[in-house]
Amino acid sequence: MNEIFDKANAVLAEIQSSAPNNAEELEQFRIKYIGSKGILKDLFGFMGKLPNEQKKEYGQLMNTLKAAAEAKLEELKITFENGKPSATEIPDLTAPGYNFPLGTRHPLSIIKNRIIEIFGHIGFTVADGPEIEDDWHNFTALNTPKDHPARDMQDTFFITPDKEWMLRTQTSSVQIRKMESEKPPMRYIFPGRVYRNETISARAHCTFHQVEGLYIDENVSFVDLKQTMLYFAQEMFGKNTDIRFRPSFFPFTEPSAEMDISCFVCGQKGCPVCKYTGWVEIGGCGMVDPAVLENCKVDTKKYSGFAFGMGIERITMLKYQINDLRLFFENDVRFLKHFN
Ligand code: 2NM
Repeated sequence: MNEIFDKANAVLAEIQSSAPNNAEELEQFRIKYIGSKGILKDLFGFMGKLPNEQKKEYGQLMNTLKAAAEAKLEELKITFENGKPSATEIPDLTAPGYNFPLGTRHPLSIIKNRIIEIFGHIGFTVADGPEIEDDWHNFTALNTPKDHPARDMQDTFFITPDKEWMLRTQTSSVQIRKMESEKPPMRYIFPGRVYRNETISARAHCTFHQVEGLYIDENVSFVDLKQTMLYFAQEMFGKNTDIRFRPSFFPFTEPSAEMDISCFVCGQKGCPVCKYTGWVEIGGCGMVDPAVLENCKVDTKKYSGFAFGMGIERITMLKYQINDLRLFFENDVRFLKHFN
């Protein structure tokens, strides 16, 4: 039965290499391959004659053929409709430009921009840094020395065998760079891509996006942190949103807290989004550990600060009620078109 596969593969190559020059040739192409008496119809007909164990493979091959023919048809149809000259035609220099469909903003970008806008209103500006980091900026300066167990939770992709260079696991490394190079007071947010050594699933990916924030000045206290987070939550999720802090641990903050918002989907009546608890987690935060400030030569007698971090994917999923992280990375335009 291999001849049938050979034949189908040959037709696939033919489809891929064929280059209709104008609308008329394109119509011939359509009739020849996907018309009601076309070659693909014939080839599909062989399906019934194949032994069961070959049917799946053949079906997949045929779907590839069909998709290839349809894609070519679609693409060239647009080209010819827009008046692209064929190789032999003299171009009409007065013709309007080619149309091409405008893309839409990716939902992660929409939410990232919204976060930047919200924090912008209270004086935070955006700072950026490298995605390849050294041990000092990604771990050690953040109070996570080489033997610290918190490193296990942030396994990443190392660039060099001595593990001195790696893909950053958090944008906090940029905070270190800022504190090293500038004097307080400072008020920044740090949106960016980060990396973890994770198996891809509906809830985890080896790359995702974070926004972290840092505020350092004289007399900064937990009150400022709480009020900033409340302001953010209400701007992002609605004026009736409430927040809650749960004690937690991060190596770089002390005290540390996990931050929840009241469930805006059910108004805390209980629903699948909040798993019937009335609260959903949106990030972590805390007062920057003086050891971190000292690592960056910030005068801890004069200055204190808070920091926070949240996942952009997580917030986007909550906001738009998207239940599978993978949709963000597949670039399916049918998904992306929902977010105008
Ligand atoms: C988080 C949670 C809590 C954080 C701390 C710092 C720094 F550099 F100031 F020490 N940057 N980011 C931080 C604190 C990040 O993300 C979940």
